[in-house]
Amino acid sequence: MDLGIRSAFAATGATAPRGTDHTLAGRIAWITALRLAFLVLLLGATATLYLRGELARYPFSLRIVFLTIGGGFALAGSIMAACAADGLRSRSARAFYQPAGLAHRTGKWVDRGFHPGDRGPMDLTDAARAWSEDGFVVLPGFIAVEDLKPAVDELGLMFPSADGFHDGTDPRRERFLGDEFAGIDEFPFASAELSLLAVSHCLLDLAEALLGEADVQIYGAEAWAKYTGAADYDQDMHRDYLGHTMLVPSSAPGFRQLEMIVFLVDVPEELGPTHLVPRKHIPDRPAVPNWFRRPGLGEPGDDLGRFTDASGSPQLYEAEVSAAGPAGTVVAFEVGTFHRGTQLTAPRGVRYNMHLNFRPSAIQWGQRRGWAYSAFKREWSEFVDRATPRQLQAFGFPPPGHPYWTPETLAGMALRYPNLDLTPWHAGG
Ligand SMILES: O=C(O)CCC(=O)C(=O)O
Ligand SMILES: [Fe+2]
Repeated sequence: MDLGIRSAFAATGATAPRGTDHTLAGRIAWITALRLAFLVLLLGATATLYLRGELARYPFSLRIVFLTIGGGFALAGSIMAACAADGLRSRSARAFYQPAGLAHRTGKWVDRGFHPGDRGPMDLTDAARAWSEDGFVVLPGFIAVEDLKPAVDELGLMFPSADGFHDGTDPRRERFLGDEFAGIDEFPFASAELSLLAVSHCLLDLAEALLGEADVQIYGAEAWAKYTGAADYDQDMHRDYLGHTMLVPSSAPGFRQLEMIVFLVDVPEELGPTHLVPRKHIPDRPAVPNWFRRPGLGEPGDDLGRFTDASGSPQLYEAEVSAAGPAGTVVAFEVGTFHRGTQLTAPRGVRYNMHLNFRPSAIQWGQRRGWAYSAFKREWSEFVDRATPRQLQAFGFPPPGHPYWTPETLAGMALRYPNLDLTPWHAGG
């Protein structure tokens, strides 16, 4: 299911702004103003049409009427001012979206810190409902273009541009040929901005809201470049769970695992958007087989192993919907949701995206990457130096106030990460 307003990006090629207005304060201010206008209109009509100047004979009553109207305006004005101030606070990111009631359920709230990328209260209830019903939700333009820009500006550190690839002027192009997965870079990225974006506070907010948990961890992060003609990107319908858990997917709240595909550029149909199958449109499928070959590919009797079905599954393909969307679109889906990557057909096209995986921290069987494995790298330290405590917590850092933090460990951390501001951990919870 798509949430938010579809933009005309596909037709114009322009980058769309964020599609949904989440500012509750703004809406309250508007409703108050409209109500006030209606009241004044009503009073005016009564005085003109009904009393026809009769009121002037009663100056005391007239005064009371004026005082009442004045009082009403003063009251409404202060309500609107309060709303505006709240809106400003939201925009300057001092307020945080917190999924209702989670603090009580997990008891694990920690100081979530301040971050310039925070965009204030957001109503993700509809997104959470859609993801529960369908097994996925598409949020067009969820990340604002200005928040994407620093990372997009650094993509050249990792991947050839479309021109560099298609003109053959970038020597790095060879790597992408012949294998659709060859364009994947693992976290930590050569672009620190992209690493920071992977756990931007708005994506963590989304992960918490969809997983229904206050304590979520990122367990996989990849950046992926695909170029038209470089490889065959058209995939068979599948679920990803085999590489994300040792067990099988659970749809029960608390045990779900969340994947996010984040489009870093506009991804119209010709640039191979992900296609997904809404759960409510297909009968439950057993855990095995996992891959369903495209109709017309393979024969029913083909032996491709237990995990692949070659009988052709038109129902799955007929039910698929496209996640095509502007830059900043987030495609959020469960590890048990059927989906597939599609072909890039646009001449000289490129698609850049991130593929991120989140889980409630208690789900130890949900794995993909051990972050410490790459923590010796310069890119890791560059990320850590600039990350907020909340972002680091998403990778498994103990929160401020955790008993791990002692004079001994803090002194060690100061040596290992000399540029990391350890104040929040010194200060405790
Ligand atoms: O890139 C995409 O849109 C989806 C890729 C995918 O589903 C996969 O490689 O498992
Ligand atoms: Fe997949």
